[in-house]
Amino acid sequence: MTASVEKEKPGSERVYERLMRAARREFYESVSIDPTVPQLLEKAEMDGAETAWHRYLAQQPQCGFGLLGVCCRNCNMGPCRIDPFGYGPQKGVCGATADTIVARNLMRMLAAGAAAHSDHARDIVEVFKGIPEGWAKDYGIKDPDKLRGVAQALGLEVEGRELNDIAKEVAEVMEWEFGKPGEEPLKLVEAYAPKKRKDIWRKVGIMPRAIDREVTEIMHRTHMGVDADPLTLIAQGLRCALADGWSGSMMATLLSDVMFGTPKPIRSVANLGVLREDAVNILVHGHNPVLSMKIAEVAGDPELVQMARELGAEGGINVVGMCCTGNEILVRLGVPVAGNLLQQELAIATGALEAVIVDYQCIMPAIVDVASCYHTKVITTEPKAHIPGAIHVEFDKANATETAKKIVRIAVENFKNRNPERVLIPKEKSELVAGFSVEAILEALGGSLEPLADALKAGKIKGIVGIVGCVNPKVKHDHSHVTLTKELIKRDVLIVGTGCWGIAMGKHGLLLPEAADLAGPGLREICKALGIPPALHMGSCVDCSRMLIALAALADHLGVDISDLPAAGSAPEWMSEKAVSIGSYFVASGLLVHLGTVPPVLGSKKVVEILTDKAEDLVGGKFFVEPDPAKAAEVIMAHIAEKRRALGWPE
Ligand code: SF4
Ligand code: MSK
Repeated sequence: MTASVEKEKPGSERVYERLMRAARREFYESVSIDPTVPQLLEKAEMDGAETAWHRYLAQQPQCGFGLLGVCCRNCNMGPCRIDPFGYGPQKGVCGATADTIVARNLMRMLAAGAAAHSDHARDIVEVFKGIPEGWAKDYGIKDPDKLRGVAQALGLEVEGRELNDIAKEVAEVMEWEFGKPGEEPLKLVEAYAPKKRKDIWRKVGIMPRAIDREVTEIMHRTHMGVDADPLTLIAQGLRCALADGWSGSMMATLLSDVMFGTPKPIRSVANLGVLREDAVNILVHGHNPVLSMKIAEVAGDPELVQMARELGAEGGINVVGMCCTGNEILVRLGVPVAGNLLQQELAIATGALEAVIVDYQCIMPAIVDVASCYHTKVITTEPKAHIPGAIHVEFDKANATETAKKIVRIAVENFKNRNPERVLIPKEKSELVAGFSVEAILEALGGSLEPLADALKAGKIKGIVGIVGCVNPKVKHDHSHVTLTKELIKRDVLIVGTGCWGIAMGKHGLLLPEAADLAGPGLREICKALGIPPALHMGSCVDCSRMLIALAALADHLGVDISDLPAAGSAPEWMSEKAVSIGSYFVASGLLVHLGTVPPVLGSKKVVEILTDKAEDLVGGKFFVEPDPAKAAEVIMAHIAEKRRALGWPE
């Protein structure tokens, strides 16, 4: 026996420490399939920083009433809660039942999600309008053809007109989408949704009229003493979600393409290994490309690069992205992406980040606490998104380049405070190809949907699934995204997707054309012939609207409704209220939608029944919940087989 083993007496401190280390290691490795996570979780703990995983554990057990959706605090007679076991109260003080409370809570989540997407769109429209008005002097029209296409779709004249004139008119139509009076449907819905869908929405009474109006109506209906019927509440939710998907999110996508370019396939790299020891590292995080595109642009400014070098950063300035603003600059500029939602704190824990520059959505306020353990500066830029402890530099869109330089200068000056002894940059990073806009997919197909339609009819491609959404500490990080995607591509299902899914795919090598080797024989053949991956990264969460346009075009091409297509949607690791809206506009557009984390609805049988069954009779789509991604793939395949049978296509 060696001396060291002899010293390990049972119950001794040394044994305890060893066992604790092993338990910790097991915990670090259990939370993610991404190898950067355990390394940096361990470092974060050693450095005294806490992450979402730690806080998630500290929250256990999470409130059962909240998980079931049966608590209400919509008025000050409450809060009220319903006893799910039937022994305690079955009604709130006002008499609201579990069915009413669950439906109201879910619809408020949806309204917040639709509001977030659409307010992002409003900010884009504002800057876009500033181009013809002349004050947004640092922005321009990068894709004039897209602008003309949007104008034509909206029924506007384009022949012989100056671009600025067209832009002005398009901006006016878009602005009107938010708060126009009257019952007329939204212009973008009229322009882009297929006729068959619009007929269904009219029949059901959920044709969206104005974005802000649909959000406001949910807030009104869910106020104490208004709508108590879960069915009518959910119907209004679908109307609001349609306003988001087919108008709010869609205008964010369309105008971002016009201003910054429509994405084309572009190579890049993903994961925390994109940070560099020899450079000033800047992480842009959030959602709105109006900020991130400018930061990426000014990072190449010779004066700033020189300044970085003089401070010892030989490699200059390294801008990397996170979450959806990362996706915006990934799909347009090929800027490397450092990770998805749950990696925002870990990026800081590398000790190699000079600044995290944020706009809004999905930014954990805790990044300020993590940053306080290192030299990293957190810089907020949006008037509507402040974080206590962060530096606030308002992003002046009228002087965008100047403000972006001012922000980047703060990061560069901070390089001198980096402590090289506290730096740990994981080596992991994977190559990827992203940027599959509808236009890019069409181009890959030779300009027509015919080859895709033929491949579907022949069964070479069995179906198309759109995978979206976040990552969530409730499930193993990236695992469900990767497993579901692999399970589906091996069964010849083409995957399109956005958001944190896209980043997960990039990190795990599934966005490379070589990933076609993991696909079934039919899909593999098509991908190899076109030189594309079997999983196509379309962009950020607002870019789920690209999927709607693609599905609408395919359905029109085949002369069927979207609900007839062998297609589905999935949000395997969702957490955001925006995902509630996305899932709902997919359902209202006729799709089967899989949710991998359970929404807070199990407290009402009636709500569950509407979402997972009755919705199909009304709009042709419905939800199903399945935490196991392999089982979810089976359900999706059964759905695809059923749709193929109905179309008379071989299974
Ligand atoms: Fe309670 Fe009704 Fe008020 Fe909700 S609205 S808190 S159920 S009294
Ligand atoms: S960033 S909404 S965690 S996809 Fe769009 Fe990721 Fe979900 Fe935020």
